[in-house]
Amino acid sequence: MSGPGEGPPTARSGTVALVGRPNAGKSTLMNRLLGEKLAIVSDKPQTTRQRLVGILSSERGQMVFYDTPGVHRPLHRMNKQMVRHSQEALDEADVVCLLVDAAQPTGKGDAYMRELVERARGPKIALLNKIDRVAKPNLLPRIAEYAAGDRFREIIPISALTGDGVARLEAVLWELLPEGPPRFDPELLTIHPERFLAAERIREKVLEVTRDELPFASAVVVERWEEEPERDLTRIYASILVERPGQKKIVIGRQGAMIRQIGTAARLDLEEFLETRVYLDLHVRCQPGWREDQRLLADLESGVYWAGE
Ligand SMILES: Nc1nc2c(ncn2[C@@H]2O[C@H](COP(=O)(O)OP(=O)(O)OP(=O)(O)O)[C@@H](O)[C@H]2O)c(=O)[nH]1
Ligand SMILES: [Mg+2]
Repeated sequence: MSGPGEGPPTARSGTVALVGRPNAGKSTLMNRLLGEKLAIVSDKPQTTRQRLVGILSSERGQMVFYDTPGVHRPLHRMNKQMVRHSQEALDEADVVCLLVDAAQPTGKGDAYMRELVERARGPKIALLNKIDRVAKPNLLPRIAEYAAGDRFREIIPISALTGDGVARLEAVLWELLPEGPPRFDPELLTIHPERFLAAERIREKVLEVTRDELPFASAVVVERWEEEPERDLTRIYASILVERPGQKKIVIGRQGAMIRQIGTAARLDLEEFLETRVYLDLHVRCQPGWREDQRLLADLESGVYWAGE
């Protein structure tokens, strides 16, 4: 029997920014919270390049996550833009989650991140991530580090990879979010166009197989997209942009081995994502200085690429 006033909890609705240094596990965590692979993930830093919106709707209400680029010292226009996206998400969100890679020793960047987060208006949570790789005794000093100064409402050790601690985090977030109606149709997982999400998934495969400066110097654009529903087929024509001819040679690989490997992995992933058969036409295009090109950077964000006359 339920007493008076014990009806269902009032619906919550608001935004949650996931911020931190590169590689902390922000995108892995957003995917885990959504139960879907929306954001791309890699072991290279600076994987996420813009704010990614992920929507979680349940009987408790609606949480809108902002997955953000890792905060780093920006050396190119693209990177300045990346850090700006993180700052904007931090400024706008109702709740801020600071993710820390607890498997790495504390560094200068951690103090800087804490200062940035401190300035956010809403409640803040510190998430000590990757606890699957940390021995318990080593975790205690990290917890103390974040508990000092009472900046954070909660300090939650989690593993975005295994899901450890994530249910508790979700419960805490529902409590912290304001009451209100959902902002988006509860059926929606995200607001980004399919073309952009497809380009991201191709880029994930590029990140998987490249190393050194190449992950930072490459981007993926979808140039043409054709659907043939009667044949259950989507034709995607995309280019991998690099900055120098030498990089182009590497991405193509010996007798095209590397680009074929990227293409096969990307096609299989896109078939699962789009739930159609996919024909993927992939090229490598050398475009010096693309990371400084304002117009191209805008195209990359919208997923609509203008190849020029
Ligand atoms: N062992 C372990 N690895 C993790 C965990 N969370 C993330 N990772 C790994 O850490 C790496 C970076 O993960 P991402 O989710 O791409 O990190 P990110 O913070 O989004 O990185 P940027 O977008 O570059 O800022 C990947 O190799 C993940 O598999 C975790 O809880 N445990
Ligand atoms: Mg990321």
